[in-house]
Amino acid sequence: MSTYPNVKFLTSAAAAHQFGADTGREIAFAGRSNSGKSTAINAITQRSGLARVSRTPGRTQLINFFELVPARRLVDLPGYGFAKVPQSVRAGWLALLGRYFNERESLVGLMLVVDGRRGLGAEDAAMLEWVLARDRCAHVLLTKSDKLNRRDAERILRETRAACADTAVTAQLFSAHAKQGLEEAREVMDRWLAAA
Ligand SMILES: Nc1nc2c(ncn2[C@@H]2O[C@H](COP(=O)(O)OP(=O)(O)OP(=O)(O)O)[C@@H](O)[C@H]2O)c(=O)[nH]1
Ligand SMILES: [Mg+2]
Repeated sequence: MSTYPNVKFLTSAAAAHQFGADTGREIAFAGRSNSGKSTAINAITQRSGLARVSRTPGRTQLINFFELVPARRLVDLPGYGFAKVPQSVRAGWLALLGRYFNERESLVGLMLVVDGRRGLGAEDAAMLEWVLARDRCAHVLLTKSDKLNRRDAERILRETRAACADTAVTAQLFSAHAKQGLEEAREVMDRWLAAA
């Protein structure tokens, strides 16, 4: 049985006026292009095909909103760091992301999706700072852990936690393919989404 049996796609936004009602609570998934954001959303909600998974990096160019239950949402943000995207397109995404993070009152937490083989990059660190400066929670999903041996997985987790040691940011290993860390991620999200 699905943890969120009534999860559904709400809307795609290419501009801030399309974000939809800013009420209740929502959690955003951000990270580099191809880090596994959409796959993580599908795994966590147990709904394959809910968020579209890319064959080519940079596929998710819109902000996609999903409803878990009324007034509780997940948001799939466009990935950053993909070199082949034209500068004009990149500037557009940045502006859209900026509007989202600056204006969205219902945003309670950020799931920062990081390829476990790469670890935290400069843009990831900037994203964390941005969110922490706005008093939101953040949790790092180190994805594709099925591609790492145990020693490397433990090392990257240790390094990530060390990099976040002065903050309230937490981190975990995650693999959609191996179904690792799904429950841990849901517990974090359920805590953030619980009524104030
Ligand atoms: N081995 C492995 N591959 C994964 C995992 N999660 C995602 N992938 C693969 O990584 C690629 C990118 O996944 P997406 O979920 O589309 O990544 P994204 O971050 O949403 O990418 P953009 O929307 O382009 O920013 C796909 O080929 C996935 O199959 C995982 O846990 N293990
Ligand atoms: Mg995506």
